[in-house]
Amino acid sequence: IQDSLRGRLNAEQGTITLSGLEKIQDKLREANRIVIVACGTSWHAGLIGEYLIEELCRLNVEVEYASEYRYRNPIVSPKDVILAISQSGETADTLVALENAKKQGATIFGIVNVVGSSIARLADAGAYTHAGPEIGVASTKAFTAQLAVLQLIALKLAEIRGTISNELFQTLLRELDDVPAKVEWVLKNQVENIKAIARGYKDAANFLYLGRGYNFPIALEGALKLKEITYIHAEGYPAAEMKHGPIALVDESLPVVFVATKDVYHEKIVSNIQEINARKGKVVAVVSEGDDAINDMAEAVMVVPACHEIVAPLVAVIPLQLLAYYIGVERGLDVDKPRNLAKSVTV
Ligand code: F1P
Repeated sequence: IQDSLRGRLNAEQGTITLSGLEKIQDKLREANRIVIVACGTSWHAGLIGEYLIEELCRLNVEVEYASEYRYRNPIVSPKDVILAISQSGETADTLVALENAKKQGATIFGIVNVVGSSIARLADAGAYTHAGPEIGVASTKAFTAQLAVLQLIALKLAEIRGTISNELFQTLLRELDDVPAKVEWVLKNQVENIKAIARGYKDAANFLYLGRGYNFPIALEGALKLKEITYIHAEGYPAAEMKHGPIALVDESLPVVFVATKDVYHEKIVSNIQEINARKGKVVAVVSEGDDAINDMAEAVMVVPACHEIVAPLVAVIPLQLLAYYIGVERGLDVDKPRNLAKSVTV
């Protein structure tokens, strides 16, 4: 992580490098805002990017679905820096949205997995995610790699802008260094548990996914993975938004998946779980290791190692990806090639 941030790595090593940021540093200095443009899973990474950059760098960020941005008439100026996020680098909606923005003078920074892809070539600068080829159609490891790049960009920008304390900076560096071991821990210790949970819920007709703060986009991503791989209808919502509508859906047939890792919202998430319990919904929760507060309130828990809340999405998403995967397997589906989905949506 330190080497990535300090530019001590080169792209040939297949690792994340931030030298692209230096290429556009004048534009970044003048930028009024950053606009993140992406589709699907990459859009969810973008939403976390917004939370990160606004919190750590105190810079205005907007997140746009490329599939809307390309057709509406957005305000774009030469002072805009656009972060384009795409696994394939070929998604037509994202590509056209970027071409339009570029014509209006915006600077494009690509966060792309496939080297030499159309979006990578169109961008003025960028950082490759280097997650390796995605074997399945649904994006998984590319998502975690996108989050890693966004974390590094936010840290670098925060350092340049002087908006982060040295203590938090050092804490986040350490936390990022620990992520691979924590992901391995989940893969080693939770797979059998998640398989059993998948067997129990494979016939549900609908799912609701809820989270707060950095875990809200993870709830969206958990729901999208389930839709893509299992064809079960799922919705992701901010947990605090539940009372504004989705709560009407809750009954004894509805599994509600909470992304409830230990963070500043923990008490509030616990009271959201109580609200689901009171309506007899079935609670499944992603919880931090050592946090027993939710065990008695949930039908099932998936445990992840404790993390700083800013880094938590990188780890919290893993059980949700596995849950979708094993429910798909239980339903006898080809999880690598979901119906109606293409690896790159080029139309
Ligand atoms: C965007 C995306 C993926 C999704 C599926 C369809 O792709 O929505 O997130 O899993 O493959 O396309 P990309 O621009 O990140 O390649």
